[in-house]
Amino acid sequence: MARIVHTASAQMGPIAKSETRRDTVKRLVALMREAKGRGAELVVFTELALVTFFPRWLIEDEAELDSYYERQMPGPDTQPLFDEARKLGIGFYLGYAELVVEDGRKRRFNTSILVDRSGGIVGKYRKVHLPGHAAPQPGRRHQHLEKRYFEPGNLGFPVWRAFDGVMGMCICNDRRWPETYRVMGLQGVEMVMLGYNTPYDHTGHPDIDGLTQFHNHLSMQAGAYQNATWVIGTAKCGIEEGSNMVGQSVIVAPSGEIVAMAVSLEDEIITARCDLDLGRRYRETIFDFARHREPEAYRLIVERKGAVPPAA
Ligand code: CDV
Repeated sequence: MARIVHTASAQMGPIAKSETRRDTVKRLVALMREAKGRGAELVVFTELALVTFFPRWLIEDEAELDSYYERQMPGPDTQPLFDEARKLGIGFYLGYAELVVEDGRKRRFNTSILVDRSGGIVGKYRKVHLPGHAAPQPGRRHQHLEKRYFEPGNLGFPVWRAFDGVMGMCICNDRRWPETYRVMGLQGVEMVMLGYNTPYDHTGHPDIDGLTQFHNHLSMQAGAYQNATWVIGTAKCGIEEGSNMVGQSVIVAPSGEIVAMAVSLEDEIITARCDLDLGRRYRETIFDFARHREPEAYRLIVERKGAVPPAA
């Protein structure tokens, strides 16, 4: 029997610094209802979907910094999202800043969760590839201090059996790294969900930054095709507190083709009928990992035996 997951990407326009979490959750609930109304059973929200993208500022006051993080999930402000999911019978991916006490100390992660149609948390992922800097960079209009405010994720890239398939998650910058998809691809992933906050001025080099939209799609389309998986990429976009962020949220098929794309820089739902069996023909032919990958060759390269010899 066909395994079809009607999936939505819930792009978000800017979240102002002054917007309360409660108001943002109302926006997420409205998006969730629209997604359900359009037939979706799974909706993918963005990275850090509950607050403005705070790593753009140096925040030295600890209480102020803590105010951007969730200590519980669900907590009092986010419970309505879980209640609505259960009521509508729709699952969701949600990105948020996580504050936990682990190993006896306060720890901060850039996190996402996958929630099933009954409002239960299926899995948690913590962002591995943290872009930006730990110290503020002089001369930048907007900082990008993820390395200051988060630790690299310590949960790896797991996959979960859910929604009748094999589901995986990553977050924003992770989408640019082939390893992200491949580690999940080796576990048979069939759908990778991710959210992103991508400012146009992220490298400070106009020639690279001018290709922001191209690189956004290139990463996700390549990841999808090379690993025979659906990729659902959801932006937070538009001009948020003066920072201009890319939109063009997409649903990408295992062929690498974009089957749905957002056209605004605001809250917007896009949907697709995702056939989880579509990846099979790629996994059984061109990307049959068991037949065509050469782990021994990769091992030699990793051990530098295959590397270019040093210049004489
Ligand atoms: N939030 C992100 O991880 N943003 C990065 C930018 C800073 C390069 C991204 O990869 O989109």
